[in-house]
Amino acid sequence: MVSLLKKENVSSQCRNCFIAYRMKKMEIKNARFVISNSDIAKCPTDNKPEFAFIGRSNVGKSSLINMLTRNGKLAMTSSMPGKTLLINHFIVNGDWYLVDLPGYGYAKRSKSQVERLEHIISSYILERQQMTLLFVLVDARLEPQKIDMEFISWLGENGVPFSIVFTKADKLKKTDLRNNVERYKKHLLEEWEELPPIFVTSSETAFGREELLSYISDVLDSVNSAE
Ligand SMILES: Nc1nc2c(ncn2[C@@H]2O[C@H](COP(=O)(O)OP(=O)(O)O)[C@@H](O)[C@H]2O)c(=O)[nH]1
Ligand SMILES: [Mg+2]
Repeated sequence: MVSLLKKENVSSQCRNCFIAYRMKKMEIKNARFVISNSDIAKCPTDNKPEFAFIGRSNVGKSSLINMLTRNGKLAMTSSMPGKTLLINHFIVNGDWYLVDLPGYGYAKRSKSQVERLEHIISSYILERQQMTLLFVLVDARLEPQKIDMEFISWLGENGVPFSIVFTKADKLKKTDLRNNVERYKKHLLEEWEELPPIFVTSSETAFGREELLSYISDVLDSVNSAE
């Protein structure tokens, strides 16, 4: 069970228990877009597990979904930040969902637009029972960003199960990448008793694809065996 406790002992409860991480192959046979909306009441009602992707605008959420499914056209990507304002559901192998959430932290938004997005994001994360795991994406090139740290703290306070995924690993030299990941872990350990599962990925090179999919596969197994 991944029980991430904040140092100041904020209680953290997991909606699901995870078995230990091991490499297991997950084959993606098919993936298709199902629905986009801003209202969790209108999200799919078939009660299948959902793996959601969140992070700052432009961090690479949609690209990662396309990389995982090997379908460059599945989720809409853009070099312009701030494009996804909706919750997007993609069904994989007819069995579980990848969910592309709106990005946070895009500066050029009106106050009312920010509030609207925060409402969409928080209602999905806090109320969507099908959300099995949240992947928080962070740009591997950057030092820990305040907005991501605040978001991660908020997840902890609300007992939300999450993992961290570094994106754009291809843009760094190996040693810089390693150093940045270590720096991030150290930073997290200042606030957390233990680290969440951490993945390093590149949507350009598909680096990290097998590890991430095998983790999803393990989590799905544990969800199915718990039923
Ligand atoms: N080099 C590189 N570029 C990436 C990677 N992931 C995303 N990008 C680029 O970053 C920009 C934003 O990506 P997108 O997936 O739309 O970000 P989102 O706003 O978080 O959904 C696009 O121009 C992508 O091509 C990556 O792993 N490597
Ligand atoms: Mg996007």
